[in-house]
Amino acid sequence: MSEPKTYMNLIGGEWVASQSGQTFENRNPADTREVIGIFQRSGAEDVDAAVQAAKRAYESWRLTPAPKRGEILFRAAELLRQRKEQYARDMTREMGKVLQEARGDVQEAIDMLYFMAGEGRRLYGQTTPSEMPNKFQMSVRVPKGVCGLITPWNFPMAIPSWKILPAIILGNTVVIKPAEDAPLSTYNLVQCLLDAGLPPGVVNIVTGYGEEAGEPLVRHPEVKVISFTGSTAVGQHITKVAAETMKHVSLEMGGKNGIIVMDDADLELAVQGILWGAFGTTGQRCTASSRIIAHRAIANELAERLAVRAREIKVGNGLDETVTMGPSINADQYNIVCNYVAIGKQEGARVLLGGERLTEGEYAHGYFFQPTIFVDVTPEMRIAQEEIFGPVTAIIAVDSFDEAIAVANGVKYGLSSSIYTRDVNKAFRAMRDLDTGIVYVNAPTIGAEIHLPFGGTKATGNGHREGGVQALEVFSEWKSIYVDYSGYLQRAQIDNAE
Ligand code: UN1
Repeated sequence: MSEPKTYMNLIGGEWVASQSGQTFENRNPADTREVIGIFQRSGAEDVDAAVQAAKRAYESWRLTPAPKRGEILFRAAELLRQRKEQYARDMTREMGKVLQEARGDVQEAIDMLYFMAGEGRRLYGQTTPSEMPNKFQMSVRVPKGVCGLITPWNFPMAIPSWKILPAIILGNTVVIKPAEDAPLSTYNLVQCLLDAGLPPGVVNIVTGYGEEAGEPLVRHPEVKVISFTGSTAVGQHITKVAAETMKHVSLEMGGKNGIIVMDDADLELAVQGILWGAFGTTGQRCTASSRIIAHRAIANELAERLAVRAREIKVGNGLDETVTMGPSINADQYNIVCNYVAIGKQEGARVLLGGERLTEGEYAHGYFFQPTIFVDVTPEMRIAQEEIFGPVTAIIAVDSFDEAIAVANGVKYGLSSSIYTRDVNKAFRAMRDLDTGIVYVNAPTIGAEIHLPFGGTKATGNGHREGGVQALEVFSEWKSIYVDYSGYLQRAQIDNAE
């Protein structure tokens, strides 16, 4: 294997080492002998330098016409399309998702580039009539300044794109700290922006660990927005710390997403959806289908058919095109999965399929686990309540539609949910009553498209949305402007009163 490349922080357009000189390794979770790259282990002083660079760049970037900013994004989208295959391979090596899914992750960033590029010619505000004569009024979006972005490893290019692109199309500048497990994909995305002509300092990258590099970003007084995707515990901590400097905080956190399968459902379609939703990305999606809420009349048949198909999943290194499921991301996550399987057994659930680590032969150097299906699960069990973030799903039998909805909603999270039914009335009731930010009908809980709002209720978020034009809310303020052209003083609520 060739010598791994060392990646520097990107600060004000310069590639610079961490001030401490410390670095860390990014290893392949499918084969931990392979080092993907050496990255800077940054601290508060590196974060501060990046924030200062972003602040300087903000002065001219905010005044660059938004359609011009959009043109850079269009060019970056074209570049990313050309580099898609290479970057997908990099992604599979750094975080383990299979190649087809890595291509999808890059595609999601391409989609977001085009979408936000177009937004450069919209960024619509409102005009509205005044209650006074000869007075004009409008609302316009204004950028907020330097935005701090903290991104996870599971969608290592898509999620950075969800945050960087709405921020910069509005005229903000950013400092991004990508997850230490998969930073390379952020570099690849940002390289396209640089090659497309993005001015220095508009996007800055500082790599490192949460406590050492993320925390100073959240504390920095010059950072106006924090956008974070990760665990609920860290999100709560960020909210508290960021309150001290009155930051605008957008949080995207956990999920415990359920697929309801009614007794009138197309079972073959449901099986296909569950396989994709539960085991795609090795279950490492916030949107993963980790609960299957099945009507008792079909629950056993569904479980059996699912087990037959899940047995066909080929686990391995995602660079092999025949492999359909990769490893867990790291040792910690791997242990969490193992622990939850043990907990599920202790709670009295039955392992219908899987439940074991894969450690022999080609699996010896990676974090591989069998696709795992639990049956005889009851809604209050921990495996039915807590986010596992691994290839584990739990089948819960219910007796009615109303019970299915209650079970689906009976968790602390509210990201995504789904129902398989052929009954249009049930489908519409589910759309209304499922308490999640995303609802699917006859499709699994994963697969959101970038131009609709993405996010969840309850412990999943704090009311913000990524994706769609809604993402713009996170990174802008509204300014209301009143222009009185009457030539005399008009007092609102007084001079025009009854
Ligand atoms: C995530 O799991 O954090 O809807 C993001 C989906 C993907 C994004 C998932 N488009 O599953």
